[in-house]
Amino acid sequence: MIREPRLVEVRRNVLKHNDVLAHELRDRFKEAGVFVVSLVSSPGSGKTMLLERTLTLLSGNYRVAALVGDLATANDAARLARSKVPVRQITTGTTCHLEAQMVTGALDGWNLSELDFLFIENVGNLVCPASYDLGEALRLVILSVTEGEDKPLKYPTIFNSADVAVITKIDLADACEFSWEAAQANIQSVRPGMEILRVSAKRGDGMDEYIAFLAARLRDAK
Ligand SMILES: Nc1nc2c(ncn2[C@@H]2O[C@H](COP(=O)(O)OP(=O)(O)O)[C@@H](O)[C@H]2O)c(=O)[nH]1
Ligand SMILES: [Mg+2]
Repeated sequence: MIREPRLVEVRRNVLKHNDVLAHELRDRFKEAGVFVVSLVSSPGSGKTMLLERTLTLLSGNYRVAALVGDLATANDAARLARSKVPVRQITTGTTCHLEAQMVTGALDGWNLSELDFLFIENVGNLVCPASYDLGEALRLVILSVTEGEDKPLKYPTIFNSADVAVITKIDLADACEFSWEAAQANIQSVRPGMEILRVSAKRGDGMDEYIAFLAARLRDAK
């Protein structure tokens, strides 16, 4: 009998363990009535800026909080805290993605039933976060116009792990000669039927639609 390499075995066990914890988290979120949205993307695609605007805009009508993952700094939590909602940083050290157990740990002491929305910004990475379920109800994959339209083709797994694509920094689309048609075709080729939103968190374009979309998803989940 050929035995599988030990590394494969360990990785499979880690993922299985993560799935168990993610299922527990999902049950806990559902029971508490909190709608959990995660953001995945490459570094610098605009997750934190979009999230800061999102928290500010939603906090007028909803009870909102956020967790943010980063390898080394708490800078993003400091930026998000400007929105005045509860924010916690998860510093992962050398781990290139968030895991369900990190989310569980970061929630310690929070009463989830006092929240409508909980957002989770993952570590910037288009590869590893795809494999780790965090118990979220909605996963947004962010693609900024500055990255090029080919990213869905190069990183199909992260697009497949997400529910909706958000194209960010659309204020820079012309300068980057970004092709909507190519981006749309590439997203649809890896994930047929995937909903695509377009925003500029900086200038505000598309933000009303994006906030309305989140509110509708929350209503649907209730
Ligand atoms: N022009 C423009 N720049 C943006 C926009 N969103 C983010 N940025 C800039 O992109 C850079 C990375 O943004 P950040 O939110 O830190 O990305 P993250 O690494 O994905 O969290 C920063 O310099 C932001 O100011 C946008 O909508 N338009
Ligand atoms: Mg960030």
